[in-house]
Amino acid sequence: MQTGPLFPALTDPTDAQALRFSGSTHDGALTYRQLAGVAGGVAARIAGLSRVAVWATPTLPTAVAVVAGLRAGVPVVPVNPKNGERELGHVLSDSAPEAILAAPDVALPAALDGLRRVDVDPTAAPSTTGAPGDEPGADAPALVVYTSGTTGAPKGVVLSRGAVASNLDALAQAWAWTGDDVLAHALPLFHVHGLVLGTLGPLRRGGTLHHLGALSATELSAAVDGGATMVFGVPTQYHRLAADLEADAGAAAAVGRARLLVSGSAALTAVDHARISALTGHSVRERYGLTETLILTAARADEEPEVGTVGRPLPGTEVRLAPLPAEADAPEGAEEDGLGGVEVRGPGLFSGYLNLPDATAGTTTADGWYATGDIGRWTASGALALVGRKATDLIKSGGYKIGAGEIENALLEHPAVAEVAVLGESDEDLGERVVAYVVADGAPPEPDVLVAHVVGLLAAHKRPREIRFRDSLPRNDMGKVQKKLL
Ligand code: MLC
Ligand code: AMP
Repeated sequence: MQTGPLFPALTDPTDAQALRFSGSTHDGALTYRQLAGVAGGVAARIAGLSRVAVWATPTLPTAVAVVAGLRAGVPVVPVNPKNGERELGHVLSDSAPEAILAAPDVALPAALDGLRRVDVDPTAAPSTTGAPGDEPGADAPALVVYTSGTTGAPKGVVLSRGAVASNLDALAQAWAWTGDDVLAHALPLFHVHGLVLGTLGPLRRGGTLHHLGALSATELSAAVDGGATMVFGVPTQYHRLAADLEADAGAAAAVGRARLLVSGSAALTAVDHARISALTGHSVRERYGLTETLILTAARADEEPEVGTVGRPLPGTEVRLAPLPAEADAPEGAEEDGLGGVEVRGPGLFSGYLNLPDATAGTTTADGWYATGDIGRWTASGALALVGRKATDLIKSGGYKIGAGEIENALLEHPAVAEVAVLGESDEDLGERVVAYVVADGAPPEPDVLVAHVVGLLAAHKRPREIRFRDSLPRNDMGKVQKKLL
């Protein structure tokens, strides 16, 4: 369990580099000394607030703002700046932040007008108020991260400071992650992968985050030449990187000089694993987690990974497979194959869904086991292989979790849509892509009109990649759409 500060390297800061952002409109870097000063200044301005939102662009001000919130002991709600109107409204009313932290030059949408704005300028003069006082304990909330379910609006996952700290420390053991490491990635900063692992991870170690803006061969090879030792990405990014590197042997060799490549948030295909390995000489390590549980399992740095698995449970985390109920979930022959529902117990578990005690109560057993909804089996070496997911209405696209119901509801609000069914279809690049089957009310509209409608209400990554018009949808006797028949 966490004791002491979340970021020990900020207590007595040095001139070692903490953060570096390149390839975006907010290029810049901060040493630990500078970060302590500038985040300290922001922390002083928000001290005592109950919660703050951070306009989570992939930039230096975002990282500074999150550190400031955590230093001040104020829970942080990272907000996807590409959220549509509906989703942004929900996140704001549900999390009720007392201020919005953003870079000074960012134009914020009208929905944020009533909120106190705190500008976060990484070039501002450092705080003169000295180090903040004692940080809250391990049970205190650190972050509220919004994640989609099968239906309804996204839920705010409350992650405690202890969950964050213990999970990062366990990952550090698995990957021999130290303050000497420079982590390169190009992940968004409003989800667990890019924010907790990708930003708080290096800062907790006293190492460096180098955010690249995009995980291209050019950016990444330059970063490794410049000292990056570790790389994080979602499978879609590795898939695209592989194509890039196949056309650039020099960049592939450079990436090969990194120490460790890690993939997560969705399954890396065996094909892409083999491509990256042939190009860089690295076997990508996969790790597996959820917003609600943080990371459960990881392939270790000091062992050759078993391709097709997500490694073994992290130190301090228990993972078990529960029998699958016969009717709905179990694929045929599940029992013989040793398949089960993945459950986890350990210090990384969330504290609950914000404002949703009933939904929270249903997720975890009295003795602390959380059912992930994923289906897996153990391999002979003790690693976990994931084989599927119980809910067909959850789609993982580009590493983003997307609820079919949320998109269906958005589409149904369009006057030209009479009926709709959304599902995920297998996609080489995105893993799964969102496909909407639509029965039009009258003449079918242009697909782009419906896509723009979804982007306006939700977020761009939730948009259907394809709209297929049908005269009717297959329904069972109860009137429920039979998605399997689509
Ligand atoms: C495209 N865009 C549009 C648009 N079409 N904007 C408005 N209207 C439209 N019709 C924008 C997109 O927002 C995007 O902007 C840009 O154009 C390119 O669009 P895209 O092609 O859809 O993006 P894409 O290339 O598909 O993105 C691929 C990706 C992305 C891999 C970069 O999916 C990604 O960042 N994934 C990471 C997801 C992640 O972090 N998951 C972790 C969850 S935590 P822009 O500026 O956004 O590029 C978790 C736990 C764990 O799962 O284990 O980690
Ligand atoms: P999220 O709600 O965005 O945190 O997504 C969590 C889900 O992502 C898990 O329930 C898994 O289905 C999926 N996931 C995360 N990591 C992996 C991985 N390495 N391989 C396969 N699926 C993964």
